[in-house]
Amino acid sequence: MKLDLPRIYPITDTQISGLSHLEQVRRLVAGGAEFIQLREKHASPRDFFEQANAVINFARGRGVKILINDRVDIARALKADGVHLGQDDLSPELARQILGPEAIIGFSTHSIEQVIAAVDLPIDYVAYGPIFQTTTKENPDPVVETEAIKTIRQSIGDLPLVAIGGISGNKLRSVIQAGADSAAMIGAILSEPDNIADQYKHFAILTSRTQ
Ligand code: TZP
Ligand code: MG
Repeated sequence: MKLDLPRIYPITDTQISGLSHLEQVRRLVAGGAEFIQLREKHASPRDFFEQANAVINFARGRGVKILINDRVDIARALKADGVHLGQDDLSPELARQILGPEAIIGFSTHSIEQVIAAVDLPIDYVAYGPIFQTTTKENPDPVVETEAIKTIRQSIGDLPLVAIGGISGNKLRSVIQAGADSAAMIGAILSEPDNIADQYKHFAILTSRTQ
């Protein structure tokens, strides 16, 4: 079944927020978030597992979906809602074999060729970027064009499309208008930790389908 992505797709980052994954998720959920990715590039797998476990215990029963970045093993062990994979992670095919038909699998792409190739993979959404300059990701791929979103939208049928990378409040609408179903955001939501709930809410209202 086609995944219905919310307009704003928050991703956690303990360095930018200075907060544990659980505390970030609590604040995001307080702002109304219901689909969140846990992204951890520094902690040990054991530590990340423990943090993700706490998050999933919190999210379960609140109707909040949690995706795990990179780690198919952790997603499977915790029965997370899904994983988000990059080009060098376990393949989407293997992740699908491991996690089963119900898991949500997202896949990062950085060129139109990669997006087109992704259409035939067993994934639920494709992420494309970085659209704009970002300081959040170490060694980011080159910035792609907002314009390219339009081309991609036309060439991937109804595969849900997430734009990522340097998306701020004033660039948000252009990304959605260009054809992205959802905007993944880290810095714009998390860099003022006291305002996480409000920032999420603000961006969600800005892009709500009734606006
Ligand atoms: N993948 C491409 S750009 C990026 C990732 C994980 C970082 C996005 O973070 P921000 O702060 O919204 O630019
Ligand atoms: Mg990855």
